[in-house]
Amino acid sequence: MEQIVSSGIIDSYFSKLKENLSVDVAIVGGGPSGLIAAYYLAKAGKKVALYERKLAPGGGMWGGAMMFNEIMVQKDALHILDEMTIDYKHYRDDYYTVDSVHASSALTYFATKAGARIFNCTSIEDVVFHNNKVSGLVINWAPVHREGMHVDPLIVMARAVIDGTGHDCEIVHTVAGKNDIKLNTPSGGVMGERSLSVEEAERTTIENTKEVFPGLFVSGMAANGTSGSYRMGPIFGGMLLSGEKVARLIIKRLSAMEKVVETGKRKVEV
Ligand code: 48F
Repeated sequence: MEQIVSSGIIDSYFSKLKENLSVDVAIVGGGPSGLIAAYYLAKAGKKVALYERKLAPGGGMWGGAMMFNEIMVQKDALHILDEMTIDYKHYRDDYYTVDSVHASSALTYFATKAGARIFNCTSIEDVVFHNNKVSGLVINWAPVHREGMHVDPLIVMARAVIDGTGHDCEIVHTVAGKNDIKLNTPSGGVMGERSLSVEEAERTTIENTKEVFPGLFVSGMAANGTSGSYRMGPIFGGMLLSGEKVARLIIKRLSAMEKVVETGKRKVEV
């Protein structure tokens, strides 16, 4: 019995890890924007792996505001909550409140149910950089980083990578800092987050959700941090819509790449 328990877990985990050494989309960060992107991409039939360094995905959503476990969502994003059967209450005008524990667990459930694989306790420390394109991730156990241990990582190849790491936009910082490149931002570099301005931040989160370098997309607060826009606090419509948008952009990009390969018009790396 003891042996069955251990070998079952080891066999099942390692087959999951091996099956995901090459994916369509690798997502860094299990915050709301990353989880929503994972859901829509997996639902569209893409092979998706999401890496989260903490034990539980959900990012900054669990704690609501100052640990009051409620978040605010605008009317524009209700279709996403409806699709995931997430409950909400009308507060006033176009604003709705949602229990943040209910929402965080629902996003995780629906992303995995749609087929996305979530690897928790896993930190991304670098990317694979091939032919001037981000082509994968360099992964390691989160405790290895926390303990400061000198342990070499493993590698996962991906046709597209999403930086959904939130306020720190860690992946964009790493790519820009190491490779002497220009990003698709107004300055060509990582511009950094500005102070809080709710309305503007919510709008620009969606505008700034884009491919910032070949193969590298940004979502959620990482999108605003990369392009120098504002933070917004505990309102989450922009995060949900950003996740939906980045999934749409990547689906379009991957199908364009597939068409080019099919027609053989141009040689591209896929
Ligand atoms: O910050 P986070 O929740 O990302 P988001 O989708 O949402 C932002 C909101 O929560 C909130 C806000 C509200 O409107 O402003 O802040 O932009 O989640 C980011 C996740 O990425 C993980 C981190 O632990 C968190 O759960 N993460 C960050 N860097 C890495 C990482 C890394 N290098 N490797 C793996 N996970």
